[in-house]
Amino acid sequence: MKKLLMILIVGLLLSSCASAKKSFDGKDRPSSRGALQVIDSQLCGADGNPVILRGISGYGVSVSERYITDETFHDLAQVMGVNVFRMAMYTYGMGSFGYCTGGDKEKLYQLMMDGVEYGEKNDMYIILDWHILSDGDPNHYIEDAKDFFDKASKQCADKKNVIYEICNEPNNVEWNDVKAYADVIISIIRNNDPDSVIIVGTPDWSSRVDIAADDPLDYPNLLYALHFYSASHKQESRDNVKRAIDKGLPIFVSEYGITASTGNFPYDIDEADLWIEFLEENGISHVMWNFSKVSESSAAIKGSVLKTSGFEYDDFSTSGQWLIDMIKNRSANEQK
Ligand code: IDC
Repeated sequence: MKKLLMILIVGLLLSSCASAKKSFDGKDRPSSRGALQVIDSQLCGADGNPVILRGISGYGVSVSERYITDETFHDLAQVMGVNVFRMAMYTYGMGSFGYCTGGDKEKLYQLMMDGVEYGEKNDMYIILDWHILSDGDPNHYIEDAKDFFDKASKQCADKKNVIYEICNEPNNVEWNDVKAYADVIISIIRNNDPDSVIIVGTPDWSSRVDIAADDPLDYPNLLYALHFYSASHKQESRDNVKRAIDKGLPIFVSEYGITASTGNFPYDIDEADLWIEFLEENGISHVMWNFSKVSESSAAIKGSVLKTSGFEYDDFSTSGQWLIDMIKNRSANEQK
């Protein structure tokens, strides 16, 4: 009788773990999932259950200050339905001063911290994105990166909703040089915030996760960035990603678009749907580019919309409405 009871208990435990592995319940927010972690290449909550984050990236804090408000973040969470927001901070000037090229470091840093606070208030995870792009090699401004991430990881060490993205899109740089940069910055962050989740960019504008999979870094709670734009990256790109997944690489799509990689026309919504299906099947989180009203098809807000809060569905562009619909459908399916 005792043996039978033991078999029954073990069976129940195994079945609950198995169902937990597959079950996303549409509640993947800091209030229900807490501090994130990476278990067996899968992003999970504090409870060890898998988490999928579905969100949007800011356009660049130096030119988006008007959207870094409690009211705007309320709409991000409640009107768009996102559970993660990416605070992109350009290191090199992008039509305005970058953090490392003449920008007001104190002001930009404070905007990033405001984003963490408003994210916490509105139950969203926040990615602090060190948005290298035309600077190519993250070592270019490594001294600024060391200062920024040391300060930020000290200030955010007790936060449950912060993810550190240490180099948006390494390009024209060897993977070994990116790894050397990552070793320095990861050590600084983990010295202040030991269990933090960190995203490291991969070669060729974060498109080559296969290169990282062949020669990964060796740290816990690490994710590798994959970026794609559906009108530019198709099945061949997904096949490449699958090879990295099969090698056990933990991946996070910290930027994608339903447009060309220019951030502009054409759309490819059919391909975007195929990408989302692929990511969701593999438990990979995804963050769309971008929350702005710039005159590019990747911008989520219609160019004619001047408001910064009180958004409604019709205020959003084709990209913005596609994102809202996708998140709504995916979250609803999880709660069935
Ligand atoms: C683009 C913006 C564009 C801006 C440019 C600056 O959409 O308005 O002029 O950056 O270089 C990326 C980058 C992201 C790009 C985006 C679209 O991470 O900064 O935004 N993109 O080009 N990688 C692939 C595409």
